[in-house]
Amino acid sequence: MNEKLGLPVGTTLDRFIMRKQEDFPFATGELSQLLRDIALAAKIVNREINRAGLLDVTGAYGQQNVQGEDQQKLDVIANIRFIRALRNGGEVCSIISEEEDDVIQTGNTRGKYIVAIDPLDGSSNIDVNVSIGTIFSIYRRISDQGCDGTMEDCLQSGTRQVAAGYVIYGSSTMLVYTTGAGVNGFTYDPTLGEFFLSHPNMCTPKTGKIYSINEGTYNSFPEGVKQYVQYCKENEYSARYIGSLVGDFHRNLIKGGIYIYPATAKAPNGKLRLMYECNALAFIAEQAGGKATNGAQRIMELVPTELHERCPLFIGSPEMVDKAEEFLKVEVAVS
Ligand code: AHM
Ligand code: MG
Repeated sequence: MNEKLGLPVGTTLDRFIMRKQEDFPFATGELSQLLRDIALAAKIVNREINRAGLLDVTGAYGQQNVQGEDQQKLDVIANIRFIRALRNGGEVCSIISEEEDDVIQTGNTRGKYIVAIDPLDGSSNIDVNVSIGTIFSIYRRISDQGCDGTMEDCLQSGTRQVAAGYVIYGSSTMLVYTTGAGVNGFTYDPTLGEFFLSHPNMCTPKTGKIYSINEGTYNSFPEGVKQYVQYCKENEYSARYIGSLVGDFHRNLIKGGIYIYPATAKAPNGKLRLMYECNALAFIAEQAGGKATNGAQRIMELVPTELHERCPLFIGSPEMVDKAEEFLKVEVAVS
């Protein structure tokens, strides 16, 4: 008999989350429900993205977010979808979103969790059909239940994440997440409307030959970064830069590589945001055997002081991040 016929479709995300919950006898199921809420919103956003060219949802929304960036219509739509799902779910008391100036209080004062989210990352790629993503971090609140989340709840360092993940809307749509026990990836089957486990226990190669950095701003890179880029060229590494963090990160996670967004003249603290871009990917990178630093310190140990704070990011295969840091150390020693 042909063994390829009638293969099982595999494990759905819902079942996988349920099984993992069973490993913790006292788990209440709220985190599991929260992950399912995020997955549901991701399916809805995926539908909107897939039909973007047919509906009037591409292009600029006509407003800027708190960071002075032009919002795209799909940025705004994704923000609404995720906030609504998190609010309706009831497990989350407060949300930090790239698209909102202040903390969003959901009104679920019994909610145990805080979510930091970039609802749609890589917005400059929306109109041109290039991969974009959603990035999220989940924290347990520190304050007692029964009131809104506090600033202390919201500004926790990355080491306190209980889960983090991303959704990549690419040639296929995938959801990748960790709860601190490895990384698992799920591919969306649009015909069944389900995410299926496709990349169990993802591990990143220790080293690789891909470097991802916007070399257009080379002239204003710190000296150590310039030298590391030269090192990559001398060794004939491949330059790959989509300009969608999730896409660049996901490729490097699988193939081995490094993604760098350094401090530049235009962005003296780097461009990427600690709370809803760097921390989540740092957690995933580390859980997959990779590394994430700001060039000197571990990303997850940085203590945030502002909701939309930025930091430089060096993330990917551990030996490549180490090598980049060596060049930065020499620069510090010389200066
Ligand atoms: P966004 O959150 O406004 O989409 O900006 C973040 C994006 C990342 O996805 C990407 O890696 C980076 O900005 C690209 O920036 P640049 O165009 O400066 O290279
Ligand atoms: Mg972003």
